[in-house]
Amino acid sequence: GMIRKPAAFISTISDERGSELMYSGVKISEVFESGMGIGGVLSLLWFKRRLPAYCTKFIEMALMLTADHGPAVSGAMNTIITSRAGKDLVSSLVSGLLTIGDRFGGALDDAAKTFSQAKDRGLTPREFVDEMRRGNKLIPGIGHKVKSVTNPDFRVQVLVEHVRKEFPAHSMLDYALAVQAVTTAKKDSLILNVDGALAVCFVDLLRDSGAFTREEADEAIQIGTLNGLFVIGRSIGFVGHHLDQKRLKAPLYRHPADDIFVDMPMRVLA
Ligand code: Q5B
Repeated sequence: GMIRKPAAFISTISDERGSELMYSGVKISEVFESGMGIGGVLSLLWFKRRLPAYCTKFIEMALMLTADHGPAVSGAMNTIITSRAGKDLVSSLVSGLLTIGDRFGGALDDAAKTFSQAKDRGLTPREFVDEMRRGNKLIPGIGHKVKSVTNPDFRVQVLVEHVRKEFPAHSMLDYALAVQAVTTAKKDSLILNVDGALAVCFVDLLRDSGAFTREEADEAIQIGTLNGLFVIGRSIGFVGHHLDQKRLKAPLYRHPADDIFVDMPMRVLA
């Protein structure tokens, strides 16, 4: 009979070989006819399924809320400096993206893991905070350089209000807000930040939308899906900063020397 050559790799999310491009089995014409939007497309390509409208709306909200946060954040600065060094769009974009990690914008996956494990183990918010402190660990998704209780982050407020209104259940968000009550009692800036808020709401979506089994929900967090939301969202802003610098014809950037404290040991002469 016919013996098929073993495939070099397997791919399960899209297929362009037929007459029509398909995203997870859905024809591109149907993608547009159904009006599923970018949230629906992301659901097909990342989760290989259609999600309820409130979920795709939440995904779109996540992308919109994370699209930019001004020129002073690590990633935007990298993008701007690279752009001003005369580099192209892709180089400027990736130089910004490479700053996304545990401290800046990339705390979503760890926040989802840490908060959900603590809640699943039955820790009270205070026990969770104390355990993290004893382990000398920062809580991912908590803390902000400029936002605080007295200077609240409206992105987080918008998100919390939306999820409370639209989601069938939001126990992980409620838990994270109770953790925030403990941490902000210690320090004003230890708020549930945008990474943390998106992460815990996404855990609520994965666990309670009925679209995922518990194993699928856990796997989505484990394989690093959630940081992807910040990466895609903030790419919009980084491209914007690059184009902005090009339009401004901004020259090569050199950091002012008086803003750098050079603390070099004296050379020992022989
Ligand atoms: N302390 C975010 O640090 C920041 C603590 C904590 C327990 C914590 C810090 C942190 C976890 C990672 C995280 C996402 C580095 C942030 C984002 C997107 C953004 C960015 C933008 C955008 C801020 C002062 C005191 C110390 C610390 C204690 C701090 N964090 N304790 N758990 N998580 N968070 N990242 O202000 O006793 O005085 O020594 O790493 O979630 O990236 O807009 O900028 O959209 O672009 O420099 O919003 O919180 O504070 O390090 O001086 O700490 O608070 O132990 O205690 P800061 P530090 P003590 S959202």
